[in-house]
Amino acid sequence: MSGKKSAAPKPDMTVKQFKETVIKHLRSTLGTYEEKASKQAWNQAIAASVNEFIFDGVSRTRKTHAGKDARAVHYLSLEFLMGRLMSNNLQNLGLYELADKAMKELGFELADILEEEPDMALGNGGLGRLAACFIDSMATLALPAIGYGIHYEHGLFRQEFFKGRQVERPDQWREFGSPWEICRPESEQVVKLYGYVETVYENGGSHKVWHPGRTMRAIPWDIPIVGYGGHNVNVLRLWESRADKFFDWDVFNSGGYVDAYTESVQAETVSKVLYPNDETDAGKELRLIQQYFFSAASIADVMRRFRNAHGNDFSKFTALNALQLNDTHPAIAIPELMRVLVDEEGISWAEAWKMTRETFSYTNHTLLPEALEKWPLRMIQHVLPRHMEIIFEINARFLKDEVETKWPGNDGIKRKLSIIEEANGQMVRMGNLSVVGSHAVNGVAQIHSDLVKKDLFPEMNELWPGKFLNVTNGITPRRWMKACNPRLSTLIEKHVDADWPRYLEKLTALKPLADDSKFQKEYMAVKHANKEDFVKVIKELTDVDVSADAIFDVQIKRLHEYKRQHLNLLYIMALYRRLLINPDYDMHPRVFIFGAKAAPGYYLAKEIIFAINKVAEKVNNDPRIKDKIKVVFLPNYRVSLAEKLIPAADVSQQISLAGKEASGTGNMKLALNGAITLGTLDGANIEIAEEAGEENVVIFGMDVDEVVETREQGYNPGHYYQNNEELKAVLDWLDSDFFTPGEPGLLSAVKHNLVDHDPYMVLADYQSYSDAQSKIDALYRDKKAWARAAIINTASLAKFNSDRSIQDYADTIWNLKPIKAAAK
Ligand code: NTF
Repeated sequence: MSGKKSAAPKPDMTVKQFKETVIKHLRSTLGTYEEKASKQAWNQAIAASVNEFIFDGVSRTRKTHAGKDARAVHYLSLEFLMGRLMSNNLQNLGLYELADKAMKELGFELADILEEEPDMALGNGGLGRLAACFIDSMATLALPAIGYGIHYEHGLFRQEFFKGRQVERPDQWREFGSPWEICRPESEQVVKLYGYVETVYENGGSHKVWHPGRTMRAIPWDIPIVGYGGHNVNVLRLWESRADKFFDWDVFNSGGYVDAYTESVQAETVSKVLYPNDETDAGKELRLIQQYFFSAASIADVMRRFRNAHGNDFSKFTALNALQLNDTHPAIAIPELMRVLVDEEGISWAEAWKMTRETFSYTNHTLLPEALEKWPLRMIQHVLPRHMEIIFEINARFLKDEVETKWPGNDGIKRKLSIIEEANGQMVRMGNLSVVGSHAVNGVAQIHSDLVKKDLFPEMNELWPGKFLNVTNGITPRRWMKACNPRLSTLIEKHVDADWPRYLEKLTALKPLADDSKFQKEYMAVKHANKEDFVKVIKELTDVDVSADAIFDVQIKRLHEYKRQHLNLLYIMALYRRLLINPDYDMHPRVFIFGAKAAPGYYLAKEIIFAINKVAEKVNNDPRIKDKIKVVFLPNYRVSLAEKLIPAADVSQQISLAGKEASGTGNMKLALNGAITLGTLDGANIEIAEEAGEENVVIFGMDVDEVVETREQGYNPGHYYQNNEELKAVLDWLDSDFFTPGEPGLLSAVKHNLVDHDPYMVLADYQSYSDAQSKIDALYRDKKAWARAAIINTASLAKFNSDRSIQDYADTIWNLKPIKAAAK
């Protein structure tokens, strides 16, 4: 045991002072008083109190950065899945325990009050949550960094179930305002759209002038991002769209009330909703406009800051600015920067292109073809006529100067590498544009980065050796352990330095305790208590009674065929069938827990949700199986629900088809909190197995090479269906009315997709998965072995600290150094 307590944040306040501050805000900020205030008002009063620290931090950090003319990274992302901010802010400021005590003295449970805060669900899944963890780490590492995104009025839809089917309801995260945002009207930008391009000839040369058909305003809202320890507070800047002329009085006065309002309605649509797509391409003009809107506003913001410091001397531009593209969604920022540098600043094409390439870098998050963005050329031409010209020019020079030089006369390669795809009407390939316009491209786990080089961009990799890198994803241990699992954090702190949330490698000190039976008991007692808490959540959300003594087997992630929630379902049905055939079938009781939203237009994903819910209904109410299996599908899975579930999980299902899950980050959160991974050799699962040791995870199924081989041999799912008695029986079961009494065929879509197509090879991996599940059962029944494996997982996950990921980006891609904000 070590008593060193370095770097753990220390509050500059007493419980009494905190109480006084909260009450002050209750009265003077919220205009209410102790006896009358609702929980929501208390929540806001606490937020206002915390903001006294946070706003001070924002101003100190800004001032320090401005004073030092610091190099900064600008992280462009269409999604930031922040969740709730209060508990994380309290933790990072070191105020949590104090606030807890203060609220107790005032007669409240802080945890209870925190439930009043809506999630900021400004993202779909892993990609958006990664961005949220990353900005936490950038602030923690004191890196000068700004996150740029969209201030969506509605985040990801709220999910309800009606008769087992997903229903989407609007999310209203800021219906009553949000205490965490600061509007900055002084930094408003104007964004142009449509119109035409004029070539102006003068002084013997020519230049281009874009006459937009339409302009709109971009209003920034800043969300402070508190680094761990509270020294640096960065901001996440989210742009809201507004009509340029808020209300057209001329039209109004001539009688057109509705017309006068139309333009503002249209412009405001741009930041109205987050596209609820994940791993699919949302091919819509509005989505393109969203991408351009926030990219253009962000670039303009970067330029404004630069000009304020350097006028029009752009010699230091690349030394001071890095722009990171979170997937291809902001790729239009590349031609936008070119446009600003060439058309507005009069910089030569060659010089501007060099600057652009040195400034941008691109992270790829998927290999799935349907998620690789392409825009119809005609659409870009219509919405952004000048950008289309710039893209043509970038492409022509790239093909002539780089591709032709490397592969003279090879039209096949030119066709493949071109930013413009000539098939299916012309399309602009945003992936190619991103690679061509960046100096570094990275994947998000080692295997994924290898496949990006090998399968997605092999020629580009040959053309620019060294441009393609790997940065394995990470998660912030502040939110995903310290804040969400206080019991485990308290236990850990008895044995390791208090600054483990910053230096996660300190948890390796737990390894020697993995065999210590006293520690094993304490560790498993924490898990059990967390499960007891979650039993109540399950009851409240689904009305299903479950026992904390059962294995909590968890699959939480977006609903997608490649993630194979239906593989999990087939196994549940098989277990159920085994119990019906043999009521004494020997197994430890299990609760299968799902959390997942399906994209509203993704038919099969919604059918899978329906099938799971129907099987759940039957299984949960069948007295014959004596509660040995329970199945719960938690509605409206989101960050705040994940924070309650992850500390209670025993098994972490990471069962994607090998080669399809770029990284995964839920796998890291679950393993850190002591769940045993049941997974394929895919994404970061591979690295988790390396870190925790293969004996402490349960791996099954084909690896990437075997998947390729099986595919090449002509994959035939019917073969597995015909030759596996149990598999055939459960698939046929889906055709019957067993789970949908009186309505046979309601679940057939899932069966037929698998037997006839099975694009993600569920059936090929079924037997191996079933065997792996038996291993999980046996391991769980060996209490000591299970505890040992769980502890080793917790102790071994330092690599997946998002601080490590961000340090990698800073060192290998951004060339960025920390600058600690001054104390005053
Ligand atoms: C996701 N990609 C991947 O599917 C996950 O494996 C990965 O962990 C996260 O990104 C974060 O890197 C996407 O959501 C998208 F949009 F690229 F398809």
